[in-house]
Amino acid sequence: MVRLDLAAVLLAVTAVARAVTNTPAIVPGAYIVEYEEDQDSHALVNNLGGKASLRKDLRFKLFKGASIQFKDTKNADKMAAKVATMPKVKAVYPVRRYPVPHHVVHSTGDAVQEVLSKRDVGNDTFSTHLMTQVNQFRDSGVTGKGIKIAVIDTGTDYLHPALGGCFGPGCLVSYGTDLVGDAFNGANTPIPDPDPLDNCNGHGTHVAGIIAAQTNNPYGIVGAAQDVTLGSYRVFGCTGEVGNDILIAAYNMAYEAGSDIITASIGGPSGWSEDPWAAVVTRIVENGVPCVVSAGNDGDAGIFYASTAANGKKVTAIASVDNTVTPALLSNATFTINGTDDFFGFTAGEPGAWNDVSLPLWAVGFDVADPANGCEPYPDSTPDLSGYVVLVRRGSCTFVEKATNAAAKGAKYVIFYNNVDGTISVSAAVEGIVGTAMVTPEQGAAWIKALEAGSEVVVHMPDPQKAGTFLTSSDNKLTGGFLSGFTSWGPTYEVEVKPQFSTPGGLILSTYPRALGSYGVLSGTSMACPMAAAIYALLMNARGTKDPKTLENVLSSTARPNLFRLDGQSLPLLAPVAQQGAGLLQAWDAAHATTLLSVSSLSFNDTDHFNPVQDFSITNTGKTAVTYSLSNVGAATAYTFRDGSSIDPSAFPNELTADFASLSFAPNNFTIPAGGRKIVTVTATAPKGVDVKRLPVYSGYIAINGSDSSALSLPYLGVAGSMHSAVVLAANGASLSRARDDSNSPLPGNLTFVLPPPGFANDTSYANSTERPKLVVALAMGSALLRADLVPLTNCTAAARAASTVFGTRTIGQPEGLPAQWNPRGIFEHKWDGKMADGSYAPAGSYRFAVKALRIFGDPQLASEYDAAETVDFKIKYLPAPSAKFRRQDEGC
Ligand SMILES: *[C@@H]1O[C@H](CO)[C@@H](O)[C@H](O)[C@H]1NC(C)=O
Ligand SMILES: *[C@@H]1O[C@H](CO)[C@@H](O)[C@H](O)[C@H]1NC(C)=O
Ligand SMILES: *[C@@H]1O[C@H](CO)[C@@H](O)[C@H](O)[C@H]1NC(C)=O
Ligand SMILES: *[C@@H]1O[C@H](CO)[C@@H](O)[C@H](O)[C@H]1NC(C)=O
Ligand SMILES: *[C@@H]1O[C@H](CO)[C@@H](O)[C@H](O)[C@H]1NC(C)=O
Ligand SMILES: *[C@@H]1O[C@H](CO)[C@@H](O)[C@H](O)[C@H]1NC(C)=O
Ligand SMILES: *[C@@H]1O[C@H](CO)[C@@H](O)[C@H](O)[C@H]1NC(C)=O
Ligand SMILES: *[C@@H]1O[C@H](CO)[C@@H](O)[C@H](O)[C@H]1NC(C)=O
Ligand SMILES: CC(=O)N[C@H]1CO[C@H](CO)[C@@H](O)[C@@H]1O
Repeated sequence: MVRLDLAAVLLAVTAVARAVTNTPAIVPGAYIVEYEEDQDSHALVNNLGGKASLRKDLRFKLFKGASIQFKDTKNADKMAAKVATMPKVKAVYPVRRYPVPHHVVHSTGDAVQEVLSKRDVGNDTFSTHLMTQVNQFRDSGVTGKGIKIAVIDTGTDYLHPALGGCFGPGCLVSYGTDLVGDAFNGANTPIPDPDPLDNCNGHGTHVAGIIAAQTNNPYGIVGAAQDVTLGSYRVFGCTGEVGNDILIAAYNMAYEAGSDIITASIGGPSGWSEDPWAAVVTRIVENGVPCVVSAGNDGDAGIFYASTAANGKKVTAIASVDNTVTPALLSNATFTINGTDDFFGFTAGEPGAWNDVSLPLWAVGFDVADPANGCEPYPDSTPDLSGYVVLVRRGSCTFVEKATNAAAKGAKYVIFYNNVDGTISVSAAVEGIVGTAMVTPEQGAAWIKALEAGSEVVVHMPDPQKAGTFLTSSDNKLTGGFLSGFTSWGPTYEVEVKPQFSTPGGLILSTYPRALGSYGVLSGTSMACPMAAAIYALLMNARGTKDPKTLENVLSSTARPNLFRLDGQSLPLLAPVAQQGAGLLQAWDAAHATTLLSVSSLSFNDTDHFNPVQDFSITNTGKTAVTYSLSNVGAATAYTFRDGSSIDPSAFPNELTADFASLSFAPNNFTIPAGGRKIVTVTATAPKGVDVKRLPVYSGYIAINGSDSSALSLPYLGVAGSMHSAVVLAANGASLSRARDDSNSPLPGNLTFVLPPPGFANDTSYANSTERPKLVVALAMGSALLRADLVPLTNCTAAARAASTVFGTRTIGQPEGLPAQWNPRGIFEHKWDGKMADGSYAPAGSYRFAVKALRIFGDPQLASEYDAAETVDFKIKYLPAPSAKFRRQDEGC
């Protein structure tokens, strides 16, 4: 058995802290009610006796329901439970909030050069199109004409000249709406209006340009499917998050508007396909509309970190590869070496008050490969830096630490030179620093060389708002064409294959709102997803079908898997399917494939549910008979755990090995006549000799090579271990902290928390005199159900005496908001003001939380299927209510 020692490569990467992302927040008192059959949402709300208001009527062809807001959040959970038992109600879900996935803004800039007239001459040479074969469609006149793509995002700056300049019928952005308004942040009330203009966020405008930017721009930006019609559904305000009720509405509106494809670069960590938003997207796909969703930007969390709604069944999750070139939009400035002038480009940072500063450079050493340049306090011999611009290399420590060390010697201005291709927008709010910027590694090296030679280098920095902008492009030798480090890894906890395939999402040049610079270079799976949507449109034109399954199958089988790459070095192993799915889309091959498969991937599940024998069919739609031969190409097996005793999955990169499953095919070599079809049976044997306790995830590709020189590959994946045996909650995994302590430091036992009077948790006048406890649960793996029972430690209240026993634990109930369903791994936090799930308040007294988290594939009815942990003991008291009206009867003990 070949076992590669990857340690040398793995050690070279900068240590990444284990990503702990919080569960998407629940909106207090807000619920999505799904109806069994259609009913009047206003009548439903009226039946609740004025206790709730209608957030959003969600009555659509494919989803009938409403989201409601209980006015008195005190009784919300109790009321919600009642609503769930009402006739004609199918299910009730809490409203959750999701962010725009964290993406990197590298550079933005305004085109000051003369805007070119529509430049349709010449072939498409846009790098991301060459990578995906999209250029060949434009060169042959296929541009997505007649296809409607709905974009669910932050809106679109449709007044941008490269995005059509107008909104409405006949315009590029021809339909859509604003479901929320500028001021919406996810927690306040949305104020919808019909105009989906994006003039303050930028994310959706960048996404729209990737799909359909027109060529009348100075930077050679070309949309992948320029002649589609875009629908813009704005679900975010200028900042903040969005509730899944609004996402459900936007998807249904986009579906009912006749969209052919729906794309959303939105998500939150999950790993469960049962989330209601994901379930709605699944339903739309089942009704014939392909839905692509970004896979997420949590690559640093490692394997098993799929994001919702991308992790929904039949939803197409899009991973990201890095662009083969590194574009950067740089502001133009000049410098002088020994009296000779030249110009250079920079990306202004935050702060960026460069107001025509002309100062000499001073460098922190002359080593242009120094990994931790400027991370230590500068030596005593350092001159007063107030008369200089400090030049420091990016790397190891934070921008703030580097700027702080410069400021300590009087510096007001810092220019960072990058340690990887291109530039990014730096943020370093440090006392004393007024201007920051970044230049490329090449520019930094040139200056360092001059300084080392004893030259004086004076930089003349214009006000970035007024500087001209130009585009630079360099070959991305480090990561070009390989999976982006940030791209989130699947599979789901139920071993569904995620992501489906990848497209370029790292270092993407596209349109940006005019108010924010008109053009920008951004990175994220958010940028990959719209490229996949555009490719679906091209395929709809080229293949004459809109069927989601047919298109996903053909895209998957023609995608190109790539090697795993880390820190500029490729391993001699294909990246796991859990990272890249089927690989990088090859759109032209997909449009012209004549051999079609009946599936887009296979999951062999885990060892408890091993499903080793599976069928799929191969259809030869070509004009001649083709002889096919099947073989197995293994990809890297990824260990979930570092060793047999760890329960927390490793952070990126998981340890990879060359242990492959073996596959046999019956038949494995056969001829299919023109128009014929053959069923192939695959039998899988999980890799031998692997450490099953470390939950190895194996994967690979079934290579299907035809005598017509067709070369298809079908991704597969499985877990050589038991998902159910993975501990989801360690015995010490529950702790108690202070609600105000963002670092979640665990507290010792027997502390007393003085809580605001029941119902006054949000009254700021109690902020200084009270303190709420916070339950902190560290989930090692995702759990479909998390309980937290409040265990009374005395019998001196009526509630304690009436306590029931659930799964062997004496409890007076669970806090409001619990139990929690479909939890991702990571930290689950619950700040508690004494309120219980039934709307009552726990009496003053001594308690502890007994937490139970359901194992993966566990039966929720059986106590033995839960991992348990308890917090330390604590005591709660309430401040007296301001009026007798609110006074509690049972003051506790
Ligand atoms: C442009 O693309 C077309 C179609 O692929 C091709 O025939 C032609 O040679 C290309 N022209 C140039 C200059 O590359
Ligand atoms: C600039 O002047 C310094 C000091 O006279 C000299 O050492 C250096 O070589 C000069 N650099 C160039 C590029 O001419
Ligand atoms: C940048 O500035 C230099 C010097 O002022 C000028 O010659 C050059 O044309 C400018 N380039 C762009 C793209 O604005
Ligand atoms: C794995 O098996 C479980 C139990 O039968 C099932 O719920 C789950 O959907 C299976 N996963 C896949 C991808 O088939
Ligand atoms: C497939 O079978 C044919 C005929 O039996 C044989 O000539 C050919 O070498 C086989 N190809 C492979 C790849 O096994
Ligand atoms: C808390 O108090 C109980 C009862 O007085 C005692 O048994 C326990 O040791 C105390 N715990 C801590 C951590 O002090
Ligand atoms: C709470 O304390 C802060 C800081 O000491 C103070 O600014 C604020 O006014 C206090 N609030 C109340 C309601 O007393
Ligand atoms: C409270 O009463 C119940 C039922 O009688 C008993 O099981 C439990 O041990 C008592 N708890 C304490 C702390 O005395
Ligand atoms: C509107 C508002 O501020 N709601 C807060 C009330 O208190 C609960 C529990 O402490 C918070 O979760 C809400 O955000």
